[in-house]
Amino acid sequence: MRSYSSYVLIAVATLLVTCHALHKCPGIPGIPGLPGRDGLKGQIHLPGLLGPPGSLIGRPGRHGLPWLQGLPDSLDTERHDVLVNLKHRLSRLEGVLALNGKIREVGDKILASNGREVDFASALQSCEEAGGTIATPKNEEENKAILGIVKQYNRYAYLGIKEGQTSGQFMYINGTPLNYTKWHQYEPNGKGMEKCVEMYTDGSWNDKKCNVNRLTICEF
Ligand code: MAN
Ligand code: CA
Repeated sequence: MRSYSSYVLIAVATLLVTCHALHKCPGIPGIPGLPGRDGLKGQIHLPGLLGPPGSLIGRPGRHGLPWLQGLPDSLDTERHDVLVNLKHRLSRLEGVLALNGKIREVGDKILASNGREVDFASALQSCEEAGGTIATPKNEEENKAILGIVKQYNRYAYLGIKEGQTSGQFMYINGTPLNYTKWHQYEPNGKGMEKCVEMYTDGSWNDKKCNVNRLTICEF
């Protein structure tokens, strides 16, 4: 029968070996959490010890490494508590940002604008640098959420849609075909000369030259 501390040693050794092999070392454990109302303060460093969700060191006996099976359930319970706590803190932050009109959430997407009006390439670059892409409405609900920001700033905005080589053939930035459209009457009419798409303040779309300045709205 192994002692508890020998299991911890094995776990730490495994973490070091696998994290170096995968170049995914968790780094220095995070600072302890602020005093909380939920009794979980000080445990925020645990993801650093156990690795992110989906890492090789998983729930013992299921998808964990075979020679790590049998780790105490308490470690797993603690990791679960950390995740519940993180989800709670994130949803509170989302609530604050939404309350202040900084973000809009639609399905799994988060939409946000920096309030800047720039050409299409610059707008896309800002969104990508922030870890997202240009807002791309894939259905009526998403179109309405983007429209909310367009109305908030009262400015037309670029969408993540461009014209392909074939004139009149518009597609998502990643090259896949559109499966939802909201063209304004008589649009698109650029005949290959207007390769970007803007949203009007009524939510309808117009194909437009890519070098005019339009509101930057990103999705994450
Ligand atoms: C301008 C441009 C065009 C648009 C027409 C609509 O010429 O914005 O993209 O189609 O107005 O009248
Ligand atoms: Ca047009």
